[in-house]
Amino acid sequence: MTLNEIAEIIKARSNIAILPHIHPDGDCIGSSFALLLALQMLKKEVTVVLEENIPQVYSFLTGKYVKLSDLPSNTKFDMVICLDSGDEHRLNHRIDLFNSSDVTLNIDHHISNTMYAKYNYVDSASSATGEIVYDIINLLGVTIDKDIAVNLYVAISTDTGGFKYSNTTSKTHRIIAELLETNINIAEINRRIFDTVSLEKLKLTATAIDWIEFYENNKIAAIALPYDIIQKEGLSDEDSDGLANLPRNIEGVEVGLLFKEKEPGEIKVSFRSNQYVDVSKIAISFGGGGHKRASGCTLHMDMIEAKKQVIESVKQTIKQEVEK
Ligand SMILES: [Mn+2]
Repeated sequence: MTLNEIAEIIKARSNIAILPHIHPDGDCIGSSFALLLALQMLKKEVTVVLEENIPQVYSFLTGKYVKLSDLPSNTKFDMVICLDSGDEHRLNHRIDLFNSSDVTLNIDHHISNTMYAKYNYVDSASSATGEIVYDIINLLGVTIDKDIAVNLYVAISTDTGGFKYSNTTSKTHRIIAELLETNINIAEINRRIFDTVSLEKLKLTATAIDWIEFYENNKIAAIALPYDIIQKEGLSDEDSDGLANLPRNIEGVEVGLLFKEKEPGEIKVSFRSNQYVDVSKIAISFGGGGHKRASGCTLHMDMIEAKKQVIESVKQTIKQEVEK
């Protein structure tokens, strides 16, 4: 499937839903709003459908969304476009909208993508879904304005860690150069999305640093947040999500892990690696997915068991890599 064909399929439809994944991040929100604004310029009826509110940090973006709970129950769309979702489970309760639509489109960059839609365009060489959406908007013949540019900038800069991760390519920078032509205020955007921290999150980071555990000669660093602590501190997903990168940033660490007990017996694991461990494979082996250097899964077991299984698996992978 070529991007040209994808653009033609989109052009042929008029009543479209855009579905970002659950626990929306900068890439899926920015990509969704950018595509929304572009399709609105083509006079299409478009709705971004979410289940949650978008994180506060992205509230400055131009683009509207509707919560699934506010949609009439018989709502049906001509076409749904899933953005940045590696599998259909990431649509959660919106799977009914997906299943009731005649045409489904899956546009993504996760290497673990399961090709779950009628039409699939997956490019794992793209740093962000935002890069693919940039190409689509151009193929649709829409001129990228400032609002679209800000959305795409947020999509691409968040998924590349501010153009620092190994997924950043020369194409990434060429796209960003084009976006800068619209005179977006990148200093202000970067301050909002990278440099501003809530006091709660700062305090949580201080606590989390105290709790870091090391394994395998300090090649693995892990933080575990038990359910009672999350409840006691009133931590939001937004507060705790940024912590996933913290263990990986310690000198000498190859794999950083964050274990978050969302409900008693439900552990969300975030994997981050630096140089040689492909954490997408480890996450897939636990029923999750993601990228080589950032992935995740959800385990239904207690914290002790989850840590035991995951750390053992990471240890084995590090041993295999070191022996190579
Ligand atoms: Mn992404």
